[in-house]
Amino acid sequence: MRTLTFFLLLFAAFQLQADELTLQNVYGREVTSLNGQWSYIIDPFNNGYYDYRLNPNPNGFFKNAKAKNKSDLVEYNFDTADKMFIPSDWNTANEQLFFYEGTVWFQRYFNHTPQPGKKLFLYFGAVNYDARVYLNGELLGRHIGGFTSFHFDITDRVKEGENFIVVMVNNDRIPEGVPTVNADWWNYGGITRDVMLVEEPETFIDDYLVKLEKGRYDRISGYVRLNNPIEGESLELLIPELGIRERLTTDHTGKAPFTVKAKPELWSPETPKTYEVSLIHEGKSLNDRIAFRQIEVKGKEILLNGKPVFLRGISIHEEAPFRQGRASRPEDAKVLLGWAKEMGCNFVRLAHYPHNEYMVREAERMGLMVWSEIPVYWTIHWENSDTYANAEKQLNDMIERDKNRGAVIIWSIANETPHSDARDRFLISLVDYARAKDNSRLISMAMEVGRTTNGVTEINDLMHSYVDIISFNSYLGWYGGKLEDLKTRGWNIPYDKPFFISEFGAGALQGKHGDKDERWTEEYQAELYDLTLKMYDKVDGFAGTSPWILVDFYSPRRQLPGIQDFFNRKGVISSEGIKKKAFFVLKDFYSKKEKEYRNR
Ligand code: GCB
Repeated sequence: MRTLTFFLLLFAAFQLQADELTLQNVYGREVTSLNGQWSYIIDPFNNGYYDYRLNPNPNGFFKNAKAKNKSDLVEYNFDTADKMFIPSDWNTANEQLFFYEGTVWFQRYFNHTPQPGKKLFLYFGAVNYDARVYLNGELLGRHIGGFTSFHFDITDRVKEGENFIVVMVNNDRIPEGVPTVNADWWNYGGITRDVMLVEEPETFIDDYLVKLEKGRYDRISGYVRLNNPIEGESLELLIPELGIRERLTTDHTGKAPFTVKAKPELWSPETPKTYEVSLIHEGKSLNDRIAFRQIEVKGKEILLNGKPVFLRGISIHEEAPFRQGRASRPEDAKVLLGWAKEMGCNFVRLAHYPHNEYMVREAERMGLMVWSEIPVYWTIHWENSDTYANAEKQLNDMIERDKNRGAVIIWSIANETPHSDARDRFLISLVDYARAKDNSRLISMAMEVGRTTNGVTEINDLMHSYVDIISFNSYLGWYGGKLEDLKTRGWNIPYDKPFFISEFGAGALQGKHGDKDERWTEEYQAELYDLTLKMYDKVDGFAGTSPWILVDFYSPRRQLPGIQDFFNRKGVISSEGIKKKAFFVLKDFYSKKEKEYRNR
């Protein structure tokens, strides 16, 4: 019997995935926030999930049990457990958990009065890494991947009055994971983004796409889709500022494709124009703001709205300014992106995983083009089909969430991956997948540099023919070579495509000064920036860069006492928000580039 229960539970755990249905523009819907204080139990031995024979325990912590009388034995209690503010990461929310990787259980109550004819969804912006979600003691499903949103339809399971949610979160690093065991950022665990209840009518608009038709400036096209495959439903598309009011009718899949004539003002970093768009079904309106633009590559140039553009970028981790930990709030996005703007950026590389939705929407509002990436990073298990499926799902979910954000111009499928046939196959499949889903953006990945012969470094990666932009990371003058080499190094990039330096950089402790050749000083970092920018500026096809990185960030790999103290110090801004000299070197370079491109 016990074995049977075990297999049934195992089966349930692997079968019940989060809903596949899209909830496009979740913040534009009727939502109730479930952010706030949640109870939590730290469970290093997964004691709340397995019994003492390591079989899944049908009376695990998800039951939220209480002792019924004074002789009853229950060895946990969420009601008297400590509380943590959600969203957050446990590593910085509780200083005892700074280095903790493992399982933590979260629980909270909510009241609900079911409305006839309404559906209710439980939505999570992200949970790192493996989440099992329970409602009133029953498993809703499981989600794997720390940076993508997911939700469950709980209409038939929610009760009148008090309900409770339990989430078992595990952030153990696993070799077959995406990312895998080895990375250069903090493995922040927890419910790291907003949690919400989303209420919708029985039939509602779950998904849509509104964009400028590829290659044209006079046609807007896309689709509006209902959650139910009902034919003949009437929908409306409104873009008041363009005088658009279109009646649409769904086909048998519940989808209504459309094409309308319009010449919208184009979105660009200089004029980040967006239009109010309303999609209406049975009098209920779903509103969004849409940016219209074209992005393409021609020879060695990137063209935004048909004009050459230089990507004046910076790489950013999703780490909170001033307080460290995972960034999750709209204010975090404003500060981080505000710094990028101040430096003269028109572009940000959101590394190394999809960032929260506030970041992308705020970037669009401020006029910053976006590179968005999945955590296919370093030594992924290329031969493992589950790993591939996981990566593809994350790519899918990243594209799905942000496909209406015109500011996103590049989907990146990987970072610094070692050459092998299996790796090539894996990455080519990801490129194919992204292209089939979305033809209105560019695809890239951060490659590594090849061999150096007689002072010339070559880029030699089979993936060159699959991506639109040749992007690579190079730490010449920091991990290899000397600062002096930056004055003479030549580059052989034998492809008729633009090239982009997705990373370069040097560690500097803010406030540490010395000679230009003294490691960890602001002077060394500034000199490296100056020489690197001059070096690439001489190479044909240089189309932009996103140096590493905007702000110092926590990483377990960075151990040097008194200098690093678990911070990767390559930020041009310190963790306290103080700008280092390199910030201004980059700012000057970007101001020069901005002038150079203004009238091209
Ligand atoms: C890289 C990685 C980035 C690291 C950085 C570094 O190449 O892409 O994730 O943090 O180097 O500082 O070494």
